[in-house]
Amino acid sequence: MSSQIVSLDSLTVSPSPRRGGCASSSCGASSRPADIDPATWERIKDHPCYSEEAHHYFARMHVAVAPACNIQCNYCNRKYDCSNESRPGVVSERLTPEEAVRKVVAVAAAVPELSVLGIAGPGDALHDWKNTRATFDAVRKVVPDIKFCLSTNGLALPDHVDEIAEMAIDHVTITINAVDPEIGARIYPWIFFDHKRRTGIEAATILLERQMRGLEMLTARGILVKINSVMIPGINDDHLPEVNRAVRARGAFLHNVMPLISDPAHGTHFGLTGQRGPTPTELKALQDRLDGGAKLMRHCRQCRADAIGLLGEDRGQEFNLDRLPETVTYDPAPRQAYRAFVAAERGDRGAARDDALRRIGAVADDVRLLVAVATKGGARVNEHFGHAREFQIYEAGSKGITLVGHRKVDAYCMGGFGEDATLGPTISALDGIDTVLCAKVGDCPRDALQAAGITVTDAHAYDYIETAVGKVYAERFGRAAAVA
Ligand code: CLF
Ligand code: SF4
Repeated sequence: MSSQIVSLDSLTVSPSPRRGGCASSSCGASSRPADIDPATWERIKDHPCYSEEAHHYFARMHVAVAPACNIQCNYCNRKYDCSNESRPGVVSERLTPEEAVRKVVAVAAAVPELSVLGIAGPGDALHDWKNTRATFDAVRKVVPDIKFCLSTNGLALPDHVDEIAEMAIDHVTITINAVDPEIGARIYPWIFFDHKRRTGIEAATILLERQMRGLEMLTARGILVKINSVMIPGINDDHLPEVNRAVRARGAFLHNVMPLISDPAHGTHFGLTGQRGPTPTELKALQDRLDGGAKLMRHCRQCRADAIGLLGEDRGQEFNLDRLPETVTYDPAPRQAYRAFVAAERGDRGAARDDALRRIGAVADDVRLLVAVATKGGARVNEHFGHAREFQIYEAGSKGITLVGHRKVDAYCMGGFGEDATLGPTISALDGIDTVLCAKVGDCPRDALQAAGITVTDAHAYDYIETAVGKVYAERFGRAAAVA
């Protein structure tokens, strides 16, 4: 594997990259969000899921060492990955703890952006605690500078909190879809608890009680807890504000509301019985309703239990066991160099963001604009329209410039040619978007989007995202003098 540093220059592919931007210590601008205290920021600033800002720079990897599960969710088919932290439909490579360590070292050598090792199934990380613990213990000895993160349905959580704290696992996700057992019983047909299979309201009552107890125990020990909730229209969508209040009251750090993925082809109960998932507009409306409660995560990509890379990309196939060298040696230098590079880049971007917010502030009225951005990392507009497999969605308005979600699409450009058949679905996926920002776009897709009322432009190629969004907003609504 190459141990070459993946610099932000290579991410931006800028014709005139801004090299040597002012270091964060010297420019006065901070990348720390105003609502996060400095001590907490130190704990999350390299975690791509716990910090939206970090997800532009840092990567996570999952190792699929925990195949078994102690509950059944109606959105899960055991043939596939855990839907709580993964996209169903693709089977993971199952690993032993020894194989997992080999893989982590190989990825750490090749992906300097790597900062977090997560165990998210494909079953439940705590039900398979022996494997989970053995993996973390072994990785710690070889790669000491990686954060540990785990995800669980919460049933076994109260039994493991003390060990989790002793092992300095600082980030734990619990999937909580309901706090009312009547609603829970419509989501969980059974659990296996205390040597017995339990069903209906009894099962949901036990599960929900243990999830809440586990959450309280974790936050009492200062561990950062994220709550994932699957939004299931007609079942728990109206109930999720209550979940948000309950987890906030118990000290949850983040609440991540994810859309149900329901496809009959996945063979899940919900998929086979016609339960639909929410539209992007319904999801955003619910998230907007939750604003002001527990802090929301809006950049989740529902990644696989063996995902590797920046959120939104999955390099897992590059690191299948049969492609790894027999012996791999850990070298921390490229990852340390990358972190230093990011620190400088963040200072530069913080100044650019402050400037963009001033542009937005120059607009008197509270008008909102939804902008879709093609990016491949580094917080810049740096992906061609035709290569984009997702667009990050930013909302600009009186609250500033905020990432509010993403929309997945099929790449338009295949092997150098535009694939017109993908344009219709892409335009549908961009419903409600005013402007698309990208590094390059051809006339054909530009005209097709224009006909659908969506402006697409490469005029802000390689700018920081906030800079570009701020300019578009000011051009649309502000005074001409506000636009540099
Ligand atoms: Fe993995 Fe989960 Fe840790 Fe992140 S994922 S265990 S907190 S390192 Fe992240 Fe993936 Fe969303 Fe999960 S984007 S599915 S929130
Ligand atoms: Fe499936 Fe995960 Fe639910 Fe277990 S917790 S049933 S693996 S979605």
